[in-house]
Amino acid sequence: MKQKLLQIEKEFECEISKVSSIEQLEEIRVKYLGRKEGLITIVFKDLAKLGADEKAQSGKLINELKQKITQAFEHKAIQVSGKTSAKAGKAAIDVSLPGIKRELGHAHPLTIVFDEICGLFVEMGFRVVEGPEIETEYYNFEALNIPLEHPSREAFDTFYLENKFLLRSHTSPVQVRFMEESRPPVQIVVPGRVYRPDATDASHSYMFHQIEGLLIDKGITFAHLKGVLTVFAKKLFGEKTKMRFRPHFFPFTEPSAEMDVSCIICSGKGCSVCKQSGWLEILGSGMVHPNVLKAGGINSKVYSGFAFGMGVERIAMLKYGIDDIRLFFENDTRFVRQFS
Ligand code: 2NL
Repeated sequence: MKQKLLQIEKEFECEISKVSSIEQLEEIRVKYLGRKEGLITIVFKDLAKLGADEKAQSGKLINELKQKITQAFEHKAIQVSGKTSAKAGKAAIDVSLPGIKRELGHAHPLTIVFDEICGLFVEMGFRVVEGPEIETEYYNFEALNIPLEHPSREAFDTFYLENKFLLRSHTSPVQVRFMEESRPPVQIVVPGRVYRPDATDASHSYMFHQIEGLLIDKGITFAHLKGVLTVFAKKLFGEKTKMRFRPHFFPFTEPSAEMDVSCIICSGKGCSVCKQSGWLEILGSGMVHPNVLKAGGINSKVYSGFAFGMGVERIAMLKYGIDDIRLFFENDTRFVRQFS
């Protein structure tokens, strides 16, 4: 065994002295230190055939030789690769190869639209306020002048939790809470998730996002509502955008109106997106109902205000030409990636 080891050592010294490339070095590493068929591995296996005394002695010699070979190998690796680290010999770095591409994360299309809309209102002096998604019947309905017999109070229109708690069906409760806690003037926008038990299809989701706004001060009129919402729509959809207000009914505002913008696809000529009408409905609005001001602790004889609400998915779908609301929530990166 001793003889054999001396022979291996000699051969190794001879071979390693001739090495001049990483490839040759790797060949030698496999020949001597290879895990399966390396010469060191083989002699270790041969140990099993020896008697106890010789086994101990030879084992020690093999370990010494292995150490020698490993050191010589690492030393040579540094020389050959011209690097200062022994690791360099095992996996030389080819600096001409392209780097590893790391995918960068980015905002979800809804987040982009949220930020843009809130940003426009912030420029006009509004503050962004958020609040709870779990609400009471009082804040979601009563305080907003939605009476008990109103259809949206029925269970199928709202997700009820235990003890009459519910998932808010609009972000208006946050505005009521804000009115309670502060004094006019009030000028806020409230973005957030809302829930309605609608059957899911291309334009309905049981969870969607809303931005509502509220402005209250002395002497606020419908002209202020039109002015603020016109500036908003022109900034969001372009200066050439036209607006129209259609009378509508909401329990929490009186009078109420829906706002349409000239179709952003066909500029009002008529197309499939605006169903040939030339107009797209983008939000609901109105003068805050005196009962709602009262619920917020505000004297409706002194103060007046306007409010509005819009669905963020709807606006994002119009803006980006998305035809199915479900795409927002499926977490398919092939979809999300398109809006970076
Ligand atoms: C829509 C319509 C609207 C409001 C929301 C509101 C909130 C308070 C008082 C009065 Cl605290 N009104 N919010 C007013 C009019 C319309 O939303 O179609 N949303 C998607």
